[in-house]
Amino acid sequence: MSSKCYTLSCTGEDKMKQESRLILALDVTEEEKALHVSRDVGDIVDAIKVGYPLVLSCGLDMVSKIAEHSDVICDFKVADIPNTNRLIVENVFKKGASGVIAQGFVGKDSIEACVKAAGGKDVFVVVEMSHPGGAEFFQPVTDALVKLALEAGATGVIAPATRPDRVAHIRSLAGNMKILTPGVGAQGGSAASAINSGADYVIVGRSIYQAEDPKEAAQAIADEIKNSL
Ligand code: 3DU
Repeated sequence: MSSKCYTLSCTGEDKMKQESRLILALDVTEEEKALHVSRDVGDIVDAIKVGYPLVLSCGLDMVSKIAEHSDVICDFKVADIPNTNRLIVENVFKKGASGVIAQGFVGKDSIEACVKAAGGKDVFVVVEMSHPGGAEFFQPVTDALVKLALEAGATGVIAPATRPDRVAHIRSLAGNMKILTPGVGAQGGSAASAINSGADYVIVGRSIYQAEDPKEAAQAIADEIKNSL
């Protein structure tokens, strides 16, 4: 695990810190680039989100390697029966992840299995996706997914920064849960409007890791967030 002071040791709770409110989505496919960017932005972001592009290219051990620089959220959009969800989530946390992202449409028992397997660490449930197609099937059931996430004991939900009005609506239903919002930058959303609409964090990928200077790009978004609070 990380040699740095992140969640449990810093706050007394096993939850993600909330400082810059910026999460890097590290969808790169080369180990060297992944570690280089992680080293560069690890002190700026609150967490680094990894998903299939990185672990299918470089292996699940990337979770442990990146955890040397930041908390790691595994965006595997876990969507299976409770027993399989449990097995996936146990594996992810064994590798040193601090959080995992799951799909709620598989039902409350499947999310409860994730929350139980996480043992106090973070579980985030997707309630509406940020791409245009994300409105098609999610929007009619978003409210129910937020309720399910609350009742299952999830830490938070994933909501679309591309639709600030929807973030505000989800905020009104989400109680104490955290709201994480992808869709900033390359997908057209703005960090300030997501935060102003009630998001606790923004998730940014390409605008950081494809920038000529990822550290400078991350700092600029962190500053935008800070100025919007
Ligand atoms: O568009 P970007 O490059 O900033 O990356 C956004 C990340 O967030 C990416 O990893 C994607 O898989 C994830 N994500 C969404 O973009 C939208 C969602 O609704 C959920 C996750």
